[in-house]
Amino acid sequence: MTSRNVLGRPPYAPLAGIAAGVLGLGVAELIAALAGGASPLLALGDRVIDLTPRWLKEAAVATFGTADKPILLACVGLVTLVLLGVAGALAVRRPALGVGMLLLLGAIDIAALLADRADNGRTGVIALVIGLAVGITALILLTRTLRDTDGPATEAEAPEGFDRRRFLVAAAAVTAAGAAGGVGAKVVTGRRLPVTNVAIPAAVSPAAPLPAGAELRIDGLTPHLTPVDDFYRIDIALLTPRVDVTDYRLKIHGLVDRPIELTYEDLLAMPLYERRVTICCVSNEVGGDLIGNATWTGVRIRDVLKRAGLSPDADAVKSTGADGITIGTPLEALTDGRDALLAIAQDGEPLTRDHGFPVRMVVPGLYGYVSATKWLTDLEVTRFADFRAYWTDRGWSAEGPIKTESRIDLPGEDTMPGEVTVAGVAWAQHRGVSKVEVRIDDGPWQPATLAAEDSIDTWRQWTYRWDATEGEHRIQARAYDRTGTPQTADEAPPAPDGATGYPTRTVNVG
Ligand SMILES: Nc1nc2c(c(=O)[nH]1)N[C@H]1C(S)=C(S)[C@@H](COP(=O)(O)O)O[C@H]1N2
Ligand SMILES: [Mo]
Repeated sequence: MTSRNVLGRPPYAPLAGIAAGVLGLGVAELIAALAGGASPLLALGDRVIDLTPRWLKEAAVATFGTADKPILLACVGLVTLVLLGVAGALAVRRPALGVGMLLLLGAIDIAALLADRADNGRTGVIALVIGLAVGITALILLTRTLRDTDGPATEAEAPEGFDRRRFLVAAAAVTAAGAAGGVGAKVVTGRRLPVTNVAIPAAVSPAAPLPAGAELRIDGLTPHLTPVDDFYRIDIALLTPRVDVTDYRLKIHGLVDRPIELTYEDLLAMPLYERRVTICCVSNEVGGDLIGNATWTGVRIRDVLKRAGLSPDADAVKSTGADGITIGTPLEALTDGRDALLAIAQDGEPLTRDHGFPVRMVVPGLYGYVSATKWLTDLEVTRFADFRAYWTDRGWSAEGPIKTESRIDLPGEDTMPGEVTVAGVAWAQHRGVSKVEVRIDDGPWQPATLAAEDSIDTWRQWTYRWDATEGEHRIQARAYDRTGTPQTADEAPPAPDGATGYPTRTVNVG
């Protein structure tokens, strides 16, 4: 060996340790995500936050502001990488030492996972053990090529016959596989899995069975019920709040006889109502898809307010989410008998984090920005004159009843001449849809066929048979609510209180 070789050689052994560790962690993260367990890496980060002394936390927040958590995670990641590098260096000398190092790191993470009560740590532990086995195997295989058959090498010297290219390709592939697992885990958890395995008790008032004919089952038509995975998501949260059910508290205060605090358990112990409600974003453009229909299970908001006792002066409830948003809702909509819920489940499963775990509001008839508070932590009974909610402060109306609207889903932009199915959905939550009409090329309005009505709080599918002739045609639709009022033709943008106008589809027939 020349000295240039010794000094100039990349540190293969640490590289092998890092590659093996990244693979193991990636595998563990992916399995944990798929099985609904806690993330081994985040559990470690949380544990470090827990153990950080207060003065250091405050100094970190003062120095880094809201970036304190990403920076902490980066530090945890960096330390882990260094230790993995050490594991690689040890493994080249004696495999047992490297393996021992990985086992030690694994044991620390297992302790962190078991301390993570809210986040299903046990499943995380199983995922970590599998990841650990994969990581150890990779470490042994990768460092084997670095070891002399005649005796141990150092991390700076590779044995004769060592194929540098092959080793680097293998290490890169292993690292990439681990990274892919990590990214996959992020995608999976970001979208679906509940934070914890809470069991939702049976509702005292289950949803009525879906009426026959409420679901038309037409290919390409929006299904009556929106699967959680396809449910639109709108919020101001950059990092989806992670709310721990074990110390969850909902405060109800303000203009009440007695302020109260409810735990998650308290809510589960109250009578649960299960209802299908279509919620909609005020930002939804005409023809847009920021709307979805789900089965929500939860406690009636009026039952909770009754426990606190309402003052006659109040006309609003200001709710707060764990992301810091404030939302103002007319008290009347929460007490007039409609099924305004503190929802804990969507489609029978605990809310997903994206959709507000553990508790969110769902109020039939109101746009989400004035009613659908996710990660709900606080209900203040108050008066509209006395506060401004987050979006009201940014120019949106203080009150936001959902406007009667319709959407055309079918046909697409191109279709064949002859009989064509025109179909879509229409909504006028809490008033109900009584009629939908369709017109072609500004011709007379023709009645569409409505699906059976599920309830006045849900949208309604509709369909229309069109005898299409060749050429370009314009299809429009309009819905009527149960008061007999048609949706307005006036075109308005979403701000400040919801878009209006007829949905229009231009179709090439030929
Ligand atoms: N905490 C919190 N709740 C929130 C929001 C938010 O930004 N933060 N956005 C609201 C808006 S504008 C809408 S349209 C609905 C969307 O609910 P979803 O993401 O479950 O579809 O949530 C509402 N609740
Ligand atoms: Mo919204």
